Amino acid sequence: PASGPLVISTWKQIKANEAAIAVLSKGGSALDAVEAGVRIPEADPNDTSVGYGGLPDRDGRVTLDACIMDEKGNAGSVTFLEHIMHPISVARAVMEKTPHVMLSGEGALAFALAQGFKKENLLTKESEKNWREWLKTAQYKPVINIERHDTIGMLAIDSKGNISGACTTSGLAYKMNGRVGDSPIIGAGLFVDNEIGGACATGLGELVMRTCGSFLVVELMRQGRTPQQACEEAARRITSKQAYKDIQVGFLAVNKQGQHGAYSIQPGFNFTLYQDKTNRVLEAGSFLK
Ligand code: SD4
Repeated sequence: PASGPLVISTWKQIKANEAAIAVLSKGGSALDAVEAGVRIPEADPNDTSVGYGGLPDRDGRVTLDACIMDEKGNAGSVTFLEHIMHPISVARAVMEKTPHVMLSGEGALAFALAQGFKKENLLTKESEKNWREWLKTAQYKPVINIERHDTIGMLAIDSKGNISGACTTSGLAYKMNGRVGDSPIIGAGLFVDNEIGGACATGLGELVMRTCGSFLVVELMRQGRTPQQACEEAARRITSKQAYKDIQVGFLAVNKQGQHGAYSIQPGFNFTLYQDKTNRVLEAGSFLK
């Protein structure tokens, strides 16, 4: 029984899912699907949490984090990468063309340029305007406006039943220069084990990193939890240990059977699911009501 094709993405990502579906429906791999899918928000100037048009750090620099993981357990990641429109494709190149998992900052940029990626200005007029507005008070409150999260984590299952995942972000707006979040960290923002399932996270990355969130979700599924139960337990792991009233974290998971789970701390976390030929935005359950 085929559990795929299935695509699930954090937040409202109808178009990203469509790009992934286009790959899967031609018999393409889950890996190709997730890469093609998350490239959509990376290139979208109106998505202020990913790639081009992403809000900058407090110094006005757009710095990007991304990772990708395939069904064989291979992984690639870039962190603190500037000037490249598609960090997910650089992460894939790290996975496929280097002996490493993660490249960072200037080294990652040099690698990208050597691979033929183009150097571009990713700070749009609109993002720059927002940043200049922010500079007037320069108050850094890592309080998440949950509506402003668009980091994309995507999991896909192809027609062979193989699972891959991708995650890409410009990170938290007005973060400190050099700050890296959960999104490019294998096991935090994303984890895939093709025997079990996959998981990804969005929200305040520091909380996800401190709990190895996505790895935890997959391990909980390995121990017999459904994807939904695993996401809820991972969220509880955060709320039982840390102050959570003003922060948002959301988890998505799929298992090998094609069941999915979604859960967040605050209400307002939605996700986009393509399954049984329908692509739609759904609301996740949440710890706080
Ligand atoms: C981060 N997890 O850099 C990311 C932010 C995020 O939607 O998910 N934004 O911490």
